[in-house]
Amino acid sequence: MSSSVIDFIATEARFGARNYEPIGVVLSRGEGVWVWDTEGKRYLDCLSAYSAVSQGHCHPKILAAMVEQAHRLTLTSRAFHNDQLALFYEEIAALTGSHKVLPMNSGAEAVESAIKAVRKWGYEVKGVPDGQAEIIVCANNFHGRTLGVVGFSTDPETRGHFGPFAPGFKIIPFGDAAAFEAAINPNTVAFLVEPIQGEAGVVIPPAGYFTAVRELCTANNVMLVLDEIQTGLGRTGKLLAEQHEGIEADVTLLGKALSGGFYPVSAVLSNNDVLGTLRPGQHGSTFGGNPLACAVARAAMRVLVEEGMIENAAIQGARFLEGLKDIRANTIREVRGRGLMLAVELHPEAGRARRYCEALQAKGILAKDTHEHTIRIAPPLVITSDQVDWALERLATTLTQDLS
Ligand code: IF1
Repeated sequence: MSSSVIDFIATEARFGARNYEPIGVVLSRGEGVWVWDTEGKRYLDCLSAYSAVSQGHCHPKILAAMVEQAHRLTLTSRAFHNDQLALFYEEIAALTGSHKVLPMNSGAEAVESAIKAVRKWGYEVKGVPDGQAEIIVCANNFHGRTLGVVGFSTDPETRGHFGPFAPGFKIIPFGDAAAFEAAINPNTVAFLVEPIQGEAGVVIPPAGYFTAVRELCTANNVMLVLDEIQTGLGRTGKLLAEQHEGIEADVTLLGKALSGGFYPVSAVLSNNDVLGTLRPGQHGSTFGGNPLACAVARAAMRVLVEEGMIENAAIQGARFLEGLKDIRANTIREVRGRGLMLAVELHPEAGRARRYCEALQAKGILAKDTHEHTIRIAPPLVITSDQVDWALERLATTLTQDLS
C-alpha cells in the first residue's frame, strides 16, 4: 500500500464518525462495471453501491443529462414549478404504471413519506380512529436509517440505543402469509415489505407468498407497500420484483438506481387514493423533485430501458447463479439470487465472509459481506457474459480456499 492510500483511510478514521468499516480500498474512478483505486488497480464492482449504480459507473448519457441540466437550473424548491418535474412524473408513471408520484431524495425518506401517506389514507379514507393506525412489517427488514424506520427494525445493531421509538408497527416473520393474516385488524392500514430481503442476505420468499399477501391486503383494505428501493428498476431481471410474483403493489418505493448513482433520487408511487390524501403544506422537501434530480432520473430510466439492461440482468443473473451453484466448495452453504441480486452464504465454520471479500479484493473483485457469513453479489446490470465468467473463475478459486 502506498502512503497516499494509508493517508485517505487514516484521515477518514481520524475525522469521520466511525459508522462504517470499509474494505481497505480507496476508489477514485469508475466506468461501467469497473472501478479503479488510487494506485490504478482495476476491480469488478460486485456491489454497485448497494444497487444504486445499476446502469454502470458514470454512464455517459446520464452524465450528459446531469451536466446539461446543471448548466441550466439545479434547484427551484417546490415553491415554484420547474420544467423537468412534469416530464419526470410522466415518464416514471408510464414506466411503472403508477397514477401518482411523490419525489423525495433518499430511500429512507421515501419510506418515511409512504408511512405518513398510508397513515393519512387510513384516517381519511379507510376510517381508522385518529392515532390508531397500525402498519405491519417483517422481521429482519431493512428500510433505512431514519428514526421512524429503525424503530421497527429487528436488528439490535440498527436500533440499539436510538430509542425511544414511535409506536404503530407490528412485526411478523417474512414469507409467512398465515402470520400476516393473523396480524391484520381493523386498524391495519398497510403492510410494508421488501419483495426480496436485501440486508437480511437476499432472502427470497416462498412461491405464492405475495399472491396470498396481495389477496389478504385487498380483502382487508390494507395498502400493500413494496419497498423496491433495492429490488426495483431491473435489479432482479424485471423492472419491478413484484412482476415475478404476478402482483401489483398499492404503493411502490424506488430509490438508488433511479438516478444511476449520480444523485440521491427516490420516489413514492401509488394509486390515486394514498398520495391523494396529501394536500399543500402537509409534506415536502427542499430538494425533492428538483430539476437536476429529475433530469438525472429521466436519463437513468431511459438508458435502463433503451439499452436492454433489465433483460441483461435476467440473462446474466441466470448465468451467474448457475455458475455459483456449479462451484464445488466446502465453504458454501447456499447460493441464492434472482437476476443480479445474488448471495453466497458460507458455512459458519468457513470463517467470516469479510475474509473472503478481502481475498476477492486481492483478485480484483469488490463484494460486500452481510451478517458475518454471507457474501452479497450485485454487479451493475451492464455486465457481460465474459465478465460474469471472469468473476466466477475468481470466486471459485477464492471460495475453495479455507480462510477460517
Ligand atoms: C447503509 C443494506 C443494501 C434498502 C431498502 C430502503 C433503503 C435501503 C430495501 C434506504 C438501503 C442500503 C443502505 C446502506 C446499506 C444498504 C443495504 F445492506 F443495508 F441492506 F443495499 F443492501 N430500503 N440500503 O436496501 O435507502 O436511505 O440509504 O437511500 O449503509 O445504510 P437510503
